[in-house]
Amino acid sequence: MSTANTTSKSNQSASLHVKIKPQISCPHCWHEFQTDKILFISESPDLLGDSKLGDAEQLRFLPYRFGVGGEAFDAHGVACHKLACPNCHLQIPRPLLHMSSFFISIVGAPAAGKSYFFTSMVWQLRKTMTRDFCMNFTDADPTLNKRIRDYEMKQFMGGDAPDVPVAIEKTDIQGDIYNNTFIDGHLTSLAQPFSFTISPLPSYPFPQHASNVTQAVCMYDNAGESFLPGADNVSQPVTRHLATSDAILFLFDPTQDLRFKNTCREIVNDPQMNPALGGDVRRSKVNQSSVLTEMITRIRTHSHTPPHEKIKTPIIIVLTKYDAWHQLVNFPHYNNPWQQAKNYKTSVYNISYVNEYSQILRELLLELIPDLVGTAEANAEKVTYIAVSATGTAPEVGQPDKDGKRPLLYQPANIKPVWVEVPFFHAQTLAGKYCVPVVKS
Ligand SMILES: Nc1nc2c(ncn2[C@@H]2O[C@H](COP(=O)(O)OP(=O)(O)OP(=O)(O)O)[C@@H](O)[C@H]2O)c(=O)[nH]1
Ligand SMILES: [Mg+2]
Ligand SMILES: [Zn+2]
Repeated sequence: MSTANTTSKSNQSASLHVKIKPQISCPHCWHEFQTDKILFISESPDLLGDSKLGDAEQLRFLPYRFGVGGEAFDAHGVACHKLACPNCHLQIPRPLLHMSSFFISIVGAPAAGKSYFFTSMVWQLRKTMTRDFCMNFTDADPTLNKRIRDYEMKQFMGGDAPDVPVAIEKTDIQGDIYNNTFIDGHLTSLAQPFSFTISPLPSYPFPQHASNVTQAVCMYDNAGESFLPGADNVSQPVTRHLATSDAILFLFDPTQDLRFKNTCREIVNDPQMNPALGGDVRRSKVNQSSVLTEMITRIRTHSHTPPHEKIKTPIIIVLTKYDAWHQLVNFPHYNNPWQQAKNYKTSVYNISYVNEYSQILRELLLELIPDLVGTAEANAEKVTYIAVSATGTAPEVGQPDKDGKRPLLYQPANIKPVWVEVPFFHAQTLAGKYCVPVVKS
C-alpha cells in the first residue's frame, strides 16, 4: 500500500516534534521498558491472534514502518495507532509515552467504600480541576476507562431512569475488569488500570510551569478481597501496583468498626450504623487494621524495603462515609481546602488546613483504634488522615430483590460528595507532583 511507503525518515522528523520518554512503566504489569521496544496493535481485521492474549485479540507487533503522525503500519499496510506493552501485550494509553506519570492505589477492605469514592473523586476532579484550577482532567483513553464512565453516569446521572435509585455493584474478584495474559509462561490475571491526563487550559496563569504540571495519572480500584492475606499470588498479582505507586489511599470505613459505632451517641439514619433500619449491609469479615498490615507487608516485599526502613510512599488514611459518623469530630467547618488566589485566576490548595484536620482525626483514631495509627506511622514516613464522604448522605434501603435481599440504594440527585478530591491533591503534593498550586499556610 502506498501509505506504507512513508519511510522511517519522515517518522524521525515527526518524532523530533513530539517528546517521547525514553523509558516507561506498564500500568498493567508494571514492567519498565525502553519505549523503542513498545509494540503496536494491528488494525487489519485479518491479523487476528496474539501469542499472549489469545486468538480473539489483534496481533501485537514491533513496527518498522511509520507515518508522519506516529502511526505504524502492520503487515497488511493498515495504519495502527494503539500501543501495547512488550511484556504483557496489553494496551497502553498513548499519553503515558509523552507525559510524566503518577500512579495511585486505592486500598481497603470489602465494602469500605472504594468504588463509590473512586467514582466521586473522578467525577469531582473533572469539574474542580477545570472550574477552580484552570486544568483539564480527562480520560487518557475513553475506551479503557469505560467502567469508570459507566459508574459516573449511574451514580450522578441515574441509570435507566433519573428517578430510579441506583447502586454501584460490588467489585468482583474475577470477570471483565481483569485481563488474562501470559507472563513468563504463566497465565496471569491483571487488574484493569484507569488512566487520565492532567493538562493546563489556555487560562492557566503559570504557563512557565505547564510542562511540569502536565501528567498522566493511573489509578486502580480492586475488590477488597484482593487485599486480604494470601489473595495476591503469581497467577493473580492484582495488587502489585502497591509497590510502584507514587501514593496510596488506604480507605478505612468507620461504619464497619464497632468502636466507632458504639461511640456515636446520636442515632444515625444509615443502615450501616443502625441495624434497626434493615437492608443488606455488606461487611468485611476481617479487621481493617489487618488489611493495613497486609498492605504494608506487600509493599515491603515487592519494593524490597527492609523492616528497619520506613516506606517512602505517602500513605493517606482516608476515613470514608464521613456523613455517617461526623458527630465524632468537631471540625470548625468543612469547606473545601482551596481558595481563590489573590492575584491569579486560579485557586490554591491549602496544605496546612488539611494537616490541621488530619491531626484532629489522628486524635480520634488514637482514642478508638490506636493500632491503626501505630501500624501506619511505624511503617511509613508520611501518613495523613482525611475524612471524606463519597455520597454526602446515607443510602436508603430498597425493596427486596428476587433473593429477598434489600439493597442499599441512592437517588443520584441526592449525592453530594464531600472532600473527595482532597486525598488526590494531598497525595500529589506529598509526592512532589503539584498538579495544583499549593500554599503552606
Ligand atoms: N453513608 C455512606 N455510605 C457509603 C458511602 N460510600 C459508599 N457507601 C456504602 O458503602 C457500601 C460499599 O461501597 P463500595 O464502594 O461498593 O465498597 P468497595 O470498597 O468498593 O467494596 P468492594 O468492591 O467489595 O471491595 C455501599 O453499600 C454504599 O452504599 C458514603 O460516602 N456514605
Ligand atoms: Mg468496589
Ligand atoms: Zn505490561
